[in-house]
Amino acid sequence: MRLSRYFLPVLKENPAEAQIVSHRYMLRAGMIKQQAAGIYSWLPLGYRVLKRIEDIVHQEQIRAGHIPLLMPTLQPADLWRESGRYDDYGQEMLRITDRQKREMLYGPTNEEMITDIFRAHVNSYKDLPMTLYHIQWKFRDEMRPRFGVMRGREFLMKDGYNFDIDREAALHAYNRHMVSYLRSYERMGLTAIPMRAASGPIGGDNTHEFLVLAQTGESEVFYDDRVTALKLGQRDIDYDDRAQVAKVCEEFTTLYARTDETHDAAVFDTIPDEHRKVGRGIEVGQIFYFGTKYSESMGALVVNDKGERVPVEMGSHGIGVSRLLGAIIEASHDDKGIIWPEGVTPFPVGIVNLKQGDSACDAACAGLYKALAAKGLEALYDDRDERAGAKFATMDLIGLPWRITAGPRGLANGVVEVTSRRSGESEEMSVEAAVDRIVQIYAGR
Ligand code: 5CA
Repeated sequence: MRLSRYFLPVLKENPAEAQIVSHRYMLRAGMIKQQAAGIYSWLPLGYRVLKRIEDIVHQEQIRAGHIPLLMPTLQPADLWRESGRYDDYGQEMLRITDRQKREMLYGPTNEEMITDIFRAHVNSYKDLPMTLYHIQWKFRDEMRPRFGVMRGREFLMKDGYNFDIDREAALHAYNRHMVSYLRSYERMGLTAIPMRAASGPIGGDNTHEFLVLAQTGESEVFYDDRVTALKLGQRDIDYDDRAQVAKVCEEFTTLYARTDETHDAAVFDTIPDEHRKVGRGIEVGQIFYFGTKYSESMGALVVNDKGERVPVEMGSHGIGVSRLLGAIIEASHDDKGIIWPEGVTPFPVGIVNLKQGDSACDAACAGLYKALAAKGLEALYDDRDERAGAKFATMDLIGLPWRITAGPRGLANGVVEVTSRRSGESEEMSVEAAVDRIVQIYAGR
């Protein structure tokens, strides 16, 4: 993409309404525009990151054996009357009446609808296990929408629902979700710690939230800091292997890590002083096992291997897709702007032409752009007639992890400069070597 042809409405001034750094940078970098309290348009740069995050979530869900589908944003109120949640949900639910005077709602989550789909088509244990998920917009009329996409009213969520014949199989599904979530967050450059939590309006007795540590987080968290060093890495996971998956979950949930809802001071005090930490965190996902709560009330029954009709065992599992943009920025920025991890960056690399109109500079940049594209990497090429300082400031603000700078002086010696946004370090090399370097960084992603 050539910047001169792109739509990147960068703001020079700090927007007054933004209280936290991620919100400030998302507005300044022209990623989002507020349309009403807690409701945003996703401008091209923000939309690209949102899509990258969605892609990672899809890939890791499919790897875990889960099946994508798509349910609507609007739902009939009657479905929610069956589960008893229509009245329970209160003012957070946006209720709508259509022209036939039918009561509808903008879905805050989809347990009822997925149970309705399941009961219409599945009757036998032979069709299980089954996990269905979608990535769809949700609406919750939050009392205090704030911090930009972090606590929106309209927000994008991945929500998945497992259907299993018994408790053991459902707990395996719970564990599968935990591991696939850990892998997803790591690919986004995040450390998200599973913490024992409370279930709230979703219900159930077994639930973990995934928290990214950040001063600006809304949840108070209590943890043994050795938990922050755990990494899933590249290890090979067989999602059908119950013992292996359970062992990974045990590894990540044995050290103390809880939100204030489940905090137990007596247990916390047994952690050695130097590891005992209190902090704040951003909740980027939550998994729930709730058994037969919805299948019983909504009549989602399956025949088991003894020929009995039993309510199916379920759980639901969510990732805050749009919130993740805020969480990633909170975790990865400096005073010049965002620093995108390679896994989610809107463009893999930026090209800065220091002297637009100079034939050597223009040719080198065009060559770089083309060579990268031939390797499947779409660079953002700043080809505007602007001062070098302004070009660097824009690149730093929008946070592409790598920058290639081409100027007349370097080119006279046959070199361009490759700069890491994170370390600030630059290295001079030939155009070909610069392309190879970037290709190598993104190989396998
Ligand atoms: N049905 C379950 C799991 S599918 C559910 O709704 N879980 S949830 O309420 O915990 O939401 C899942 C994730 O969505 C949360 O962990 C959070 O990351 C994100 N989320 C929830 N509310 C908001 C909001 N108002 N704005 C942005 N993201 C939100």
